[in-house]
Amino acid sequence: MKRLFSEHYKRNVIELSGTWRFATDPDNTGEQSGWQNGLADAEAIIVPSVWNNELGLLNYEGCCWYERKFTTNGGTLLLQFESVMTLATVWLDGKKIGEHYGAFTQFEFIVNDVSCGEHTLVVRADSRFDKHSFPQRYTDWFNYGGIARDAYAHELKGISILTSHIAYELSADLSCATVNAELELYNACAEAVCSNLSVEIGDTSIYNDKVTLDGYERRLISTPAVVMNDISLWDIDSPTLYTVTVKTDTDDLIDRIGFRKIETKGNDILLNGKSIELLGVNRHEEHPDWGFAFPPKLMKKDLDLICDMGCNTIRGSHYPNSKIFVDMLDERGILFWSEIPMWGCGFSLEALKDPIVLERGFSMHKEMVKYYYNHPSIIIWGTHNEIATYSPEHTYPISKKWSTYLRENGGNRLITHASCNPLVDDDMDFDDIICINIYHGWYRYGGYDGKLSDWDKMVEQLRERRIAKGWTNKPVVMSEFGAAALAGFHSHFDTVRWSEEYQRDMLEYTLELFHKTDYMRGTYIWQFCNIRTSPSTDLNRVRYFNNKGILDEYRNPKASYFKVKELYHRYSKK
Ligand code: ADA
Repeated sequence: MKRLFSEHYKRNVIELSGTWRFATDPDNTGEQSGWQNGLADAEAIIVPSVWNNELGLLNYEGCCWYERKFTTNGGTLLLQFESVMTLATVWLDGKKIGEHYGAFTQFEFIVNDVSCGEHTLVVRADSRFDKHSFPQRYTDWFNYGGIARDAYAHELKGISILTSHIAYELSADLSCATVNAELELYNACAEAVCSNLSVEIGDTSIYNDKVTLDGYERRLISTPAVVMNDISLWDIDSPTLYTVTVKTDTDDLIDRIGFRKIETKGNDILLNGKSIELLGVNRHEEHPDWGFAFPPKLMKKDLDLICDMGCNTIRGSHYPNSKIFVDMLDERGILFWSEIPMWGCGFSLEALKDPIVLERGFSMHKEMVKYYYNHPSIIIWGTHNEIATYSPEHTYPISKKWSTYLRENGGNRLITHASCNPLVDDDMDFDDIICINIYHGWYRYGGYDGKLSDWDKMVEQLRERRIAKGWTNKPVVMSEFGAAALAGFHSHFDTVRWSEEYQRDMLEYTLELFHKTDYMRGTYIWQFCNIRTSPSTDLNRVRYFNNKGILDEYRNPKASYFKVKELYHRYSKK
């Protein structure tokens, strides 16, 4: 797992990034031809990457095969993939070891009894859409394929630590934390093993005992609660992190946590008891030269730009971002909204009743919680984006199930969904904050005139609905709004759509309105920078880019960048 710190000192981890052998399989006949045993004809490809940036493959949607050899000391291996787009099938030495669906969440397979020496690993990545895909074909980002984030083979020895979540409850004055560890252990030996097991948070030992597991047993352990006094809080201006070290006799797992409390009270969002205004942007982890295989150097650059603009938060629209990026947010005190790639407008009413679709969405939530639980920067879990909440029969049960899961298992976070039906959406019953995606002044909506003043009308209608529904304890956040601008297209007339001036003036109007609206507590501009879209996704965007970035796709600023910077800096001084 690529992180900003070492996760293991005892465990041997083999990096699987680098050159792999690669072949396209447009007719999906590779398995019949025995490619799972190794590729006959292949080209070289660098992993991680998306194949669409290889010459001639920009618009290739389908199956591609990857093969490489690696050498291990043998025993039990945990094969870990941070992101394969989108349906992954994995074979080791010709034997199928598993399948995973979902482009943006990590997955792992454990294989026992691997011999010492060289082995062949084969992965088939299938990027096709079908009626169960996440997102569906009608979507607003490029449909990349490939092994887009890093992959590793971990050699597990004896009792190994698969996951460690630190749960905590803060005292009323926020000076003490009652903590315990939720651990997932695995015995990598065929025989029973007894080992020491210890958990430390910073210099404090919170657990130290012996544990015995049967051969190949997997077990969840919840350690008893321990009180830590005089803790330093994780906050925007002082993001204190504590190192968590879990050890057995033969294995270790290092992570970091921060102690903080996020809650709502009336119109307010409180971080560590203080009211905050969320000043944010929506950001896709995408760049035309790298696709979703986004390098850490560029993550830092994006973050530098976002901080320069005065933002204190980012919405990871529309999927879990790379863990190393979330590590950066943890270190810099930037708040994060994480969600699954359920880009709702593409999901038909029929799809919202499909058990496979619902199961996939639920698994993605479980994976998101599993791999991101400890990050203090994640203050919001988003269940979905713009699904058909005008038809509660189709969406209410989904929102209920997923938000209940996140509330019970997801740590101290605010739960929400991004709604484009704010005047009829009842799924907000399950949310802590009401989040609204609306594009007055850009798209036309029934009942509105297509003018900027539509915003003022909406703000009043929403005020009334919030009171009528008894939701006055749920602060409102504008999770999407914006306008497209073609970089370099200027106009003296502020009514000329697609100009940098139109976008800038529109953002100024909306930001000022939302900032002064008493029940609103945040803004996530759509969007940080332009992103590429696919011809195949049926949206037919100008240049096949979503051009609503306040920077272009190469991170050059448009006029709005400077306006947003001026306003966000002013708001944060208040
Ligand atoms: C939606 C959606 C975004 C983007 C935006 C737009 O609100 O959530 O992903 O597609 O619309 O640009 O129209």
